[in-house]
Amino acid sequence: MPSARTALASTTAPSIQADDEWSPLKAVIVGRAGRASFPAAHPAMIKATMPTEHIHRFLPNTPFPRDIVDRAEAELDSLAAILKAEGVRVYRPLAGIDWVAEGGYTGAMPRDGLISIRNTLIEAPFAWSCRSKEIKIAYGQMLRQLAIEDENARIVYRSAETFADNLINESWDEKNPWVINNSRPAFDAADFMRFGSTILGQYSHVTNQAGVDYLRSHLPAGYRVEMLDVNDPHAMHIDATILPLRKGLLVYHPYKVTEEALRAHEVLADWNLVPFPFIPQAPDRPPLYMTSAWLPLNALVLDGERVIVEASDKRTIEFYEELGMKCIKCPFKHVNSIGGSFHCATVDLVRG
Ligand code: DAV
Repeated sequence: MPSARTALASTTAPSIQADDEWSPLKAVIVGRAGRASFPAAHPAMIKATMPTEHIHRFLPNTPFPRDIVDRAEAELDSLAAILKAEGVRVYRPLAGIDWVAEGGYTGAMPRDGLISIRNTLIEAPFAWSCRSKEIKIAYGQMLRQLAIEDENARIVYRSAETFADNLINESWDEKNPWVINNSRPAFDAADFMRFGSTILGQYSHVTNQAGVDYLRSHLPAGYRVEMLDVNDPHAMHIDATILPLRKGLLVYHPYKVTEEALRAHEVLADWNLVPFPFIPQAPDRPPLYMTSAWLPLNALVLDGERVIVEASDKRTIEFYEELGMKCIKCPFKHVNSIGGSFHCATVDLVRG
């Protein structure tokens, strides 16, 4: 006879249960911009990762332009409404946080700070110290709620050792290509993509070996991390480099990764691997303060048949439709402006 506790657990909907990028999305986090601010990271870090023409803007106490942030907030609300209308349970962080006063960045990019792997949600040990309180401030209450809703949910908060801050190399070169050293674990969750029991990741200016080892040490049993060979001297986040649209079909950034490098991973050995077919153009306005123009690869897949894309991006819509996807259009240029697109702005909590 199952105990009452077992019977209860088996009828409770999970709050965290996802280990790929394409199974039907049931519950998701959608970020909020708040009073978003240019992140005041170390100048060497900014130089290594941010667009050259905007580097001079990354100073302490510098909010993003008010009109851009207001529109970004409205776009995030529209995304949340679209997902709700599709039957997805949507979770939102605290509203109205003044990230300028916090010396932080924004709550709009939760993908960088949280990764779900089966029933486990892991908080990333951010390399950028200006982001170290981001999850706690904006998402702390939500994470406690997720744990209450589902007794099988496991949340791994950052451990104390990951807050040490002597990470930055003042200079880097071919022998040491990254601006961070290995003195404490550091990774951004957006440097990893889930393909079931295999997680593919990249080393970057925000993800070091100690960070990869730390992630490995917190994975549920049966999961493993493999590191992809990526050609990107400014690497920070893998989610504009590869995009699995459904099981067996992946689109990739052909200047950053090769088909050969992808196929070297057993999990992709028999996949259809398709290079993104054109160079995306950034809109004239608003500026992309923090990213390249490759955000069409930063899409959110609903279920392997439907994908959310920037409403005005006709060429990408046409391309994904040729690949058999149905595109759900959402305006997102102002979210793009402050740092990312649909993948960055969300965390899938339950799929399948
Ligand atoms: O292409 O600048 C953007 C990814 C943001 N999570 C890029 C990478």
